[in-house]
Amino acid sequence: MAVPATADEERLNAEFEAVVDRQERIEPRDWMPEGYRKTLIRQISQHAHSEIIGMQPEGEWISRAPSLRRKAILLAKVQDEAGHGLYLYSAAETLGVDRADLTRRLMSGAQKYSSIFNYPTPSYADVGTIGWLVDGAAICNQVPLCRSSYGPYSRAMIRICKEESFHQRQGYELLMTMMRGTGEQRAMVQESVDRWWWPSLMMFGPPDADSPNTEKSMRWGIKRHTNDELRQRFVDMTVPQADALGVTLPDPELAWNPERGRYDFGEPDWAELTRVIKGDGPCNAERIDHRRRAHEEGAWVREAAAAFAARGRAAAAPAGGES
Ligand code: FAQ
Repeated sequence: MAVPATADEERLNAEFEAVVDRQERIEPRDWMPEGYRKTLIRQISQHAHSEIIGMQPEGEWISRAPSLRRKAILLAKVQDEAGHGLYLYSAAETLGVDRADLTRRLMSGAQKYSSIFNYPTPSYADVGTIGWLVDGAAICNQVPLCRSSYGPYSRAMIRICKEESFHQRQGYELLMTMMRGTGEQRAMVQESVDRWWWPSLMMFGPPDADSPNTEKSMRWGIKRHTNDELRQRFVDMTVPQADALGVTLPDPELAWNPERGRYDFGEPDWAELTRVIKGDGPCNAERIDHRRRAHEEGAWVREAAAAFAARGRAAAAPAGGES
């Protein structure tokens, strides 16, 4: 049975809701309902984990990029993703959690990360397709999060979206270059788009009717649009880009609907999304193993950084003990 709220809590809650209704920001030291804090910790940490795990699929191509220019671009992009993870872990820490603990929860499988990063990248065209479709979907989902009600999250999203829009353009430019190349290169692009289209639509989450968190998150101003609204926006934005590129999207039901003024499209395989989220996607085990190995191999760096910081603090402390 729910514990009845005290008069004080009711007043604080009313103030909180008024701030959210005025589209102002909730800051770390403001009072907030426990459910709001928990939802933010869940979403922000899953988002941070996604950025960090998301370095792996494209990262595999850094040593095999076809030119120095492409290698430099890919290195910069993957490095940006590490930075996004760090901004997001910092935003999560303002809610009273600890990054080391969040990392442990990722590695134990207690916390999720985006389904999209459990698909393999067997072809170099996948680097371009991830930029175009995956970063494109990420932008569609994240631009509205720049107006999320929690200040540290919304501010982190502004910088992340700027960088992701560069990522999207580099992916599109890479694919455009391949489409101007040989027949074999064009076939590589098409084959890659065929594999990534449906998983990209799944990034937006389950359909609204099966999304347990959307209603509350919208009421609290954490999410600004539902999963289905953003999925539709992504399809509408992407179809003309596919036409300009000269690729077909692998959906026979995809068609312009003049009455709605939007594209109709087919239903993603939701059973596949559930399987991948539960850990049974093509690369789930590999991604987590890799993350665990990197964490173990990086232990000495964390220890050295902590020792260096402690030495700096000791040197800065006034001689003769406590101040
Ligand atoms: N994958 O009730 P909802 C990127 C979970 S970053 C895995 O609809 P919600 C940059 C969901 O967490 C990509 N799990 O949940 C990049 C919930 O789990 P729980 C990441 C999913 O939160 C590009 C349950 O299912 N972006 O791409 C997925 O209201 C290129 C029920 O779902 C973000 O995290 C999924 N696709 O809506 C990096 C954006 N969908 O804990 C490298 C911020 C749902 O209740 C290369 N997050 N789930 O059991 C959001 O906007 C939301 O959290 C959604 C899900 C829309 C992802």
